[in-house]
Amino acid sequence: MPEDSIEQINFEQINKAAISQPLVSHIYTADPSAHVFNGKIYIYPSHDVDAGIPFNDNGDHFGMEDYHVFSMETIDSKAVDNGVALHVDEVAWAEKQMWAPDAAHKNGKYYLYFPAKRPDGIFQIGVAVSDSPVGPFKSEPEAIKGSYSIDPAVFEDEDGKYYIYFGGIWGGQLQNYRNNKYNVDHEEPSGKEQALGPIAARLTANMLEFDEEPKEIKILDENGNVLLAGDNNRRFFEASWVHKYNEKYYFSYSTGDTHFICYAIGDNPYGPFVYQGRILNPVVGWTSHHSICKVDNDWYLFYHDSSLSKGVTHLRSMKVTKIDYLEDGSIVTIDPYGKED
Ligand code: FUB
Repeated sequence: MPEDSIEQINFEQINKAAISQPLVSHIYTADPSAHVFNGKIYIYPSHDVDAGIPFNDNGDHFGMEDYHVFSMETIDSKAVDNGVALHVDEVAWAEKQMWAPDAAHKNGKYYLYFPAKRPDGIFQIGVAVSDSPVGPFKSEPEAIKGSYSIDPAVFEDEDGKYYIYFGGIWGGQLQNYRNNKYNVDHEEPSGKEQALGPIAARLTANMLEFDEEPKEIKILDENGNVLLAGDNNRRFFEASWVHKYNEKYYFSYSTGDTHFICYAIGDNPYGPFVYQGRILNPVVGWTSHHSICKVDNDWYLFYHDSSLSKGVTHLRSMKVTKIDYLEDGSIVTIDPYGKED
């Protein structure tokens, strides 16, 4: 549910009907990227705070400064806060806005990927390294060369290769790039123009750099045409995530201003991905951002909403719910407030 309908929301009723409750309530957490590393669940969310900046379409009110990592023994157990894992003051190249992160594990090392704004107001993506999944993480001195925009998500394929996906329009600045080059005059395409796609690149063996020129990923409709910019209910906005199910690659993402989490399926990590449908209907709050993680034999959607803060867009809480797949590999759409009394 977008912010403009907040006044009509009865939060007591909505929280009762919610299919899940916040995983933690002592701090606000959003954009949860969940992984199972060595048999344990780890969640890498944004840490929402009230920076006192009014709401605008540029997302300036998301003034986050640090990351906490959460761990869970099982999907039903308490999410444990492992404290500050990385603070913006420890990142030489970054000034502010520590937005949605993700993490990866390789050869006993853990890598935290995160977007932040440089002092000139441009988003880039950084990486920080730790020997522990919960940090503390030590940031590389520079942002990843050639990185831009927001919302990194790292996918480890079964052949041991790692891919990073990123990008987000509006406050995420993706509209200012074409072919990986920034130009302040580039605008978001509109109407019947092709929508901008997310960006992907394979990571180097040491996990610290892009191993190739980042490529734009195509999301196609049922006729094989790239989704159009005016197709706000389906086009990519932000919050990339990739998981593999039954040998197929599932690319999921947020549609931003229409508040859906949707998915598209492809045959390899670069797509193209063919649009399939919605995973999650709108939540309370403007943003919707998720991850999909297999725990034991079940698949879970980690997501957030603003129900705990009674609709404050930038004060969100991470939640989790089970995903159901049908025989044909499609995902059953989840209504976040669909619980019957
Ligand atoms: O948390 C800040 C931004 O809001 C994220 O980077 C977006 O995906 C949206 O959730």
